[in-house]
Amino acid sequence: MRNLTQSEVIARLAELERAVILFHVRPDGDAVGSAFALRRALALRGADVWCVCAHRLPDRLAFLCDAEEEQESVLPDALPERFADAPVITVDTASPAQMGDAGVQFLPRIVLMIDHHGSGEPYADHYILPDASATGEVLMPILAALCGGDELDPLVAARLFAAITSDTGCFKYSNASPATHRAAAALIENGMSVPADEINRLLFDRKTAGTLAAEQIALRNLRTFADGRVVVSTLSHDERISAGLMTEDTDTMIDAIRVLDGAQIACMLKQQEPHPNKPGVWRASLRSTGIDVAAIAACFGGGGHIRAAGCSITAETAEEAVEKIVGFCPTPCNGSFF
Ligand SMILES: [Mn+2]
Repeated sequence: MRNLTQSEVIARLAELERAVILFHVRPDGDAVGSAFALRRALALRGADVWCVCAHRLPDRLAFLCDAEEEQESVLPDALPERFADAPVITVDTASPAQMGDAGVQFLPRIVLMIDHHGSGEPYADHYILPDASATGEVLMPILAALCGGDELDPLVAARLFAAITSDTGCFKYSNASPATHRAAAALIENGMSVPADEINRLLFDRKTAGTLAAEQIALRNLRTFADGRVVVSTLSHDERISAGLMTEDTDTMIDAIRVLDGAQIACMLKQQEPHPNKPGVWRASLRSTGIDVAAIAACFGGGGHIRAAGCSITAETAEEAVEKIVGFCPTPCNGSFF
């Protein structure tokens, strides 16, 4: 297993005639944009390429792969027979665990891993740039080299832009470096099949009715603690069922509450499907403006990053779940708050 140079990656990609591109479960805009940008760039060189993920693509990302490709599904079952022994490249996938059920099938055939997560466990020859905002940013010069220094195909450029804007939260997060902005500017100058403002609208400025209904519940159940520094909300299983919400509708509830002015820690508690004779299990999503919420999650056997973490809490009622998590949040008295 080797750490490759950029020119080695370009050389390896250039000689591929057939390949599978694999990306992580719960696919996001960076994974899908990067995979389909790479797919198209290789296809334009005459290679036969197919994208695979153990989870189906969310509808909101369908615009990233609805062009002329004949590919209808990324699910492993849909992989055409001719790819049965094709080499596999992964993008944006830091560890085998992130491949979900596809890991067992594809892991032995992975010849190249392209990523930007510094914390991963390399599982093949790899090219990882931890300072890059997104795998799309890592791929941009590689795909530019593959097209021989000519202008990037407009569809490739749009997919790379989508990957970058997705992982930087529309260039809002601290990972959006000067190099990131320069890469995005170069893609806009290159020309894209979808304009930048439209890509950003499609990724950031639209929500399903189910998402809005879930956010409505998040706001209705919102409570604050520690003089407004801690904001918590809950979604019980009964509330979710009676509102007709799918699990994916509830993903942005944490974002709806964390924006409350003055909040330094936000926690969204979602009750999991109850089992008979078993107390309720509540999935906690934690966000912060700088306080280490991974440490709070660790108190319940969870983990994550300083500003974003998660854990599971056992509690009979929403009230009990809230009490438990708030009990582990820092207070103004112990000096943990700013
Ligand atoms: Mn990424």
